[in-house]
Amino acid sequence: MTHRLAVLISGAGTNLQAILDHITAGELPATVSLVVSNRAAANGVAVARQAGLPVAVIDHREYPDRAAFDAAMIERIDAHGADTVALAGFMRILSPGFVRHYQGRLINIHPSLLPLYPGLNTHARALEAGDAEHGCSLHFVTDQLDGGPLIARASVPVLTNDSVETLSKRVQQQEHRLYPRVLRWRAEGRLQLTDQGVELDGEPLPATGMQIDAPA
Ligand code: NHR
Ligand code: GAR
Repeated sequence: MTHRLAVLISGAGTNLQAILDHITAGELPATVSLVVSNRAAANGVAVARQAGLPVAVIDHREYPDRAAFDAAMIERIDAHGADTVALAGFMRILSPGFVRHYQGRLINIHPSLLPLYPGLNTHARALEAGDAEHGCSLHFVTDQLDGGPLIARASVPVLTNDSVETLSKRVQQQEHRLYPRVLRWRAEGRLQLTDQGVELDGEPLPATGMQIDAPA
């Protein structure tokens, strides 16, 4: 009766790897029931296969529209069972039907301190703005792109000579701590989305979610 995770990816799969490492280390009481990738060539597919996990490659280009692509994903995900569906670098905007189907079970990690910089190219936008801080956020997914209720955030400093590459690497180190921690809350039955908002251990979280920064 362990918590079943479906992980949706499009790219490198470093967050997937971090999730698997925490499961192996006994720090995340969950099992990955299925990895879904919309890109066959994504490195995350190799990560999943290496770990011996079931993988579904579902190429969005083979479907007439978003709703048909999303329906194909729902069919595969539900065939394997999912208590939580975790977007981990998944790059396709999800239709209202998909969001409704997994309402309260669907979580995304986004590479900015939301509500700052929803959408794409977040690191470049934080650098361009001259921000002193940047980071990542976990939120329940709604139809409002990157606008769903916040669960947790972690911040990092922006350094003087940062490039997109150096800054994104620093942010990703935090992603790899933050995602397994939040999934652990889910697996332990401690984290819910209610009509009142996000609750951890039955208590409402602040609108900015839990602040979880790197140990000094
Ligand atoms: N779907 C819904 N309904 N709501 C959210 O909050 C979602 C979502 C799907 C993905 C992740 C998000 C991110 O963290 C996410 C959040 C893709 C795009 C995008 O513009 C934007 C945000 C996110 C993911 N995708 C283009 C599209 O047309 C394609 C871009 C590409 O393929 O490279 O879907 O950043
Ligand atoms: C992560 O930094 C994640 O926050 C970001 O993509 C990267 C995926 O890395 N997500 C998005 O930009 C979603 N649009 P990974 O594949 O190595 O986990």
